[in-house]
Amino acid sequence: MIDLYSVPTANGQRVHVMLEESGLPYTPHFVDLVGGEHLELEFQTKNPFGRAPAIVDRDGPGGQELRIFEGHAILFYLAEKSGKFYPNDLGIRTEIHAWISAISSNLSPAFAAQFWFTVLAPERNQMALDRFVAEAHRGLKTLDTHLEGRAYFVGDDYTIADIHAYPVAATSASRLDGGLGAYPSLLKWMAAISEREAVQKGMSILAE
Ligand SMILES: N[C@@H](CCC(=O)N[C@@H](CS)C(=O)NCC(=O)O)C(=O)O
Repeated sequence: MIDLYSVPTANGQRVHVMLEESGLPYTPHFVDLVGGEHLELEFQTKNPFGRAPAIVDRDGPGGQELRIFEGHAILFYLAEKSGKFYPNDLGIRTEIHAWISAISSNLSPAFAAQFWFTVLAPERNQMALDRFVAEAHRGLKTLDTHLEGRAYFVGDDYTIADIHAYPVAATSASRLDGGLGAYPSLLKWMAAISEREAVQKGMSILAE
């Protein structure tokens, strides 16, 4: 059994979707970020950086408990554990790694900063906001160009690269003026992925 500690944001949603897609049994737990639960020592035994999501697999390798943090690391683990959405082909795996790394290191920080400067910052800083919105659009444009004429991010099948990218398009980008309006290929890909039952279920886990 896997315990999932998460929140209904893009960072959490990709793990919810992966757990639904994989069919692995799990129990979701909401992390109260407003109440500071992530800063407590108990939570930091699951993620030393004090961030959601994290999982605890009570039946990890060798039957031992395994604790994992960082959404993309969790996706790789669940893909290996379930044998799903991560084809055993070095070229495909390398491309999956590249897209997941690029989204984690380019788009996710831009959207995190956009959210902070829009919603949480004590005062408005237009220059900072413009910078991170521009970075978010730069990343979305890259995804859109890549997806032109493609059904999936890598190869001919649905993989963890699609699962990783989906909440960025469905949740994070919805905060931008115009949403995904300027990105037709990304929009088309997102619409197709959104029809998957596991995606719908995963995206609704923990949501109000
Ligand atoms: N790189 C991490 C980012 C996780 C993250 O920033 N999670 C947010 C919630 S969406 C969080 O826990 N924020 C609390 C904080 O930063 O103190 C991942 O992809 O898992």
